[in-house]
Amino acid sequence: MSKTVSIIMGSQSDLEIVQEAINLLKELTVSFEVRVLSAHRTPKELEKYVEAAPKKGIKVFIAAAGGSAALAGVIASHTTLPVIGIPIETKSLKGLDSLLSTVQMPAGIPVACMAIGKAGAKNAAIFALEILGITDKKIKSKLAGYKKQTAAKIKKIKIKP
Ligand code: RP5
Repeated sequence: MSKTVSIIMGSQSDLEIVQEAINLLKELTVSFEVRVLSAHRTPKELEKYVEAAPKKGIKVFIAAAGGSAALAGVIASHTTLPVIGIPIETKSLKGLDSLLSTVQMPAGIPVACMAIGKAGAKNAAIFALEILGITDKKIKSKLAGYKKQTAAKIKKIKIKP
């Protein structure tokens, strides 16, 4: 089965956060592949990988990076596929650096930037599935089920005042 979602992270140190996206894609049994490739440390390898990805069946990229986070933007510069960015929380600036570098893209090269950290990683997976769900009925229905479950968990909560 070809992989439809590509998850790229700038460093192995991003994995703990990215795991949230991986878990969600696994839970909804959607095919994906994961790579560690850096906009700054392995720019040539990143470009080569992004350009080859559509031929393998990749339809959407998720990119996680922290600090001076060029990763999502650089991926977007090499593809017409949608790119979803996860800003990784950093020690020095709590991820504000990653957020601004991911979201403040110049006109013409969009990145769909999620929230900083784990919430952003989970939402990146959901957003990728929402994109794929436009043309894939199975994914659309899996997502609908997931959203129902999320709502059911909230509805079950009873607060004793
Ligand atoms: C970014 O630099 C990575 O995405 C990571 O969030 C950050 C720090 O990387 P390491 O020094 O931990 O490898 O490119």
